[in-house]
Amino acid sequence: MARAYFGLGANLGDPAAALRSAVDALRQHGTLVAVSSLYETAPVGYTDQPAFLNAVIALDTDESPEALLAAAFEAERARGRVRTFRNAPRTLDVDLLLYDDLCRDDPDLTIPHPRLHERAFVLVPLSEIAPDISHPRLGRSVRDLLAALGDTSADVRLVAGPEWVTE
Ligand code: PH2
Ligand code: MG
Ligand code: MG
Repeated sequence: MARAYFGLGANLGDPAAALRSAVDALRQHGTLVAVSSLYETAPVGYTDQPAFLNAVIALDTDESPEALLAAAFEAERARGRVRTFRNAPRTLDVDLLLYDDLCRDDPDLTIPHPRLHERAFVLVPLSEIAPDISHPRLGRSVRDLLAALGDTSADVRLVAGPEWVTE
C-alpha cells in the first residue's frame, strides 16, 4: 500500500465540477484518505488566463505510479482536456505530486512533481492535509516549503472547506 498525493486544477468550463469528477475517478483506484479545501488561485507561468480552482487529495492505493498516471490522464481526457501549449488554460489538470517516498526521473513521470515546492497553489492545500510529510528529494517538510514562499495570500484564496467534494 502506498500513499499518493494528487494536485487538481482547472480554469475553463466548470472547474468545481471538473475537480469533483477527478476525485470520483481517482477514488476508483484506492481509498480516499484526505481532501483539502478548495482554493481560487492566480495563474502561474502563463498569466493571461482566468484564475484557477485548485485542491489536493491523498489516496491510499495498491496501484503503481504508472497506473495512477494513466488514471489521471483518463480523467483529464474525460473532461475534454485539449493540450495546446505549456501552462495553457485547461478544463482539468491532475498531477501525481508524491507517491510515498519514491523519487523517479522518467521522461513521462517525475516524482515528486518537479515544481511542487515552488507553487503556493500546491503547497497551501497540501500543507492543510499533510504539513509534516517530508519532500523526498529536498528533505524538508511541506510546512517548511510553504513558509519559504513567504506571504501567499495574494495568490491563493480559500473558496470552500473540504466538503466541496460532496456538495
Ligand atoms: N497549473 C499550471 C500552470 N499554472 N496556476 C495555477 N494557479 N494553478 C494551476 O493548477 C496551474 C497554474 C500547470 O499545470
Ligand atoms: Mg499541473
Ligand atoms: Mg499536469
